[in-house]
Amino acid sequence: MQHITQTNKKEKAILVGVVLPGLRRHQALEHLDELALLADTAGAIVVGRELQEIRAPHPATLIGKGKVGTVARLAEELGADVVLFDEDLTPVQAKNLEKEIKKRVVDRSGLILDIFARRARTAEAQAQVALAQLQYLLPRLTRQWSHLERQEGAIGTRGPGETQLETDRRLIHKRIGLLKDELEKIRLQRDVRRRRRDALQKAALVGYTNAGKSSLLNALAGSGVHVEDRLFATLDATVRTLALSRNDKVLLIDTVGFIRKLPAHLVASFRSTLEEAAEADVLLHVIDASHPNLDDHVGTVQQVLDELGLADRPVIPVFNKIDLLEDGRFIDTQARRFPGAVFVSALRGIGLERLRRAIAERFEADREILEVRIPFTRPERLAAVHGMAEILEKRYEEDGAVLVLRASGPNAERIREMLSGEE
Ligand SMILES: Nc1nc2c(ncn2[C@@H]2O[C@H](COP(=O)(O)OP(=O)(O)OP(=O)(O)O)[C@@H](O)[C@H]2O)c(=O)[nH]1
Ligand SMILES: [Mg+2]
Repeated sequence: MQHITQTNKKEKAILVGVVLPGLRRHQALEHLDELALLADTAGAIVVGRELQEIRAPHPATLIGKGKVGTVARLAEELGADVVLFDEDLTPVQAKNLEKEIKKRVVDRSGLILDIFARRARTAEAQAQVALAQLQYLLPRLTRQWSHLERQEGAIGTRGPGETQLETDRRLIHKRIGLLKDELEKIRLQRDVRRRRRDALQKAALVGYTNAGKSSLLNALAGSGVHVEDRLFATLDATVRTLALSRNDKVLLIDTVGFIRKLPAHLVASFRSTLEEAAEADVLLHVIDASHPNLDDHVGTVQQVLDELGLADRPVIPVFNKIDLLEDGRFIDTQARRFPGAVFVSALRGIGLERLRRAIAERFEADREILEVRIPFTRPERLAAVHGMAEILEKRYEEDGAVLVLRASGPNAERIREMLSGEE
């Protein structure tokens, strides 16, 4: 796959953004700031920025003809290696722009995919990214893409009259199929693991990239998850046990961050990672309180949650990085807008106790206490109950054990079902 930075030498990048009707200029500038962060994360140095107000995207080049010339000159002058567009380009636009500007042109999805590709560590994340990249590549496949590996499709396998392009396409389809099989296998393994820890209720940290989700996981669960002031530090769902009180534990799940205009292919292929979040009883929506574009971020996260079918899951808004706040009224204002919000600093350890309590209260609400009797002749049921509930009390009677349990609603239901079977 093509990388933005192909050598150790940092590549110089020019950023290009557009202001479409309905977008304010300051918002567009902040979007360019975000693109600069993405470029930095991809290992490039930003040497120039261009913004153009347009009424509608130009079908051939997105930006106007004059602006294309300006960008080309700027790229030449500054010795840029690559031009990064903050929008997605159609295959035709990308091709035209590359021809006019005479530099590599990468669009927003291409850039995000590139970052995911370099950051993927586990086999699953790597397969997910590769899948998304191939799907992104497919419609962009033209004769130029002749650098693709094609040993497999070389001599003998090519049908009469079949062009290189068709061979490449066929090869990509085949790889997509293989990756999907591989991901399905990983998913099944994960399902097994997940079922084993089903006793505990789950809370998932979700939110915009760089909001501090992993930092919060570390602060709350005392774990050493990778944290970085870069975008997309986390690509895998990490699960930790979180002690809410002495005998009350839940699982806390860290997830991949969201971003404005997250490529659809990525959302689709990361769906299985996000399934961990989908199983959560509560979502902790982590918001960077110090970010000027906070409202945009919240909107984006809500939109992605919606796409994932999680819009009606209970959410606790968690404003993080309050140590950076300068405006004394911020907390009051946001508390009014987001009832039930908790304000914390993962870095300084502020508000963590309150957050623990908020999570505990949330879970308390949908837990049940039940008393069950398990005959000595059915020890396997005792083991099963151990896996599904917290045991508050245990006493032995003549024919078996009597347990007082606390379990989530669904688990209480499962336990009752299991025990109502004939003895
Ligand atoms: N000042 C301040 N910085 C914080 C706080 N919490 C996290 N950070 C910093 O914010 C940056 C991002 O933190 P992460 O925990 O990696 O954020 P994330 O949400 O997991 O990011 P992705 O995994 O990339 O989506 C790091 O540089 C952290 O040190 C905080 O409470 N205050
Ligand atoms: Mg993270």
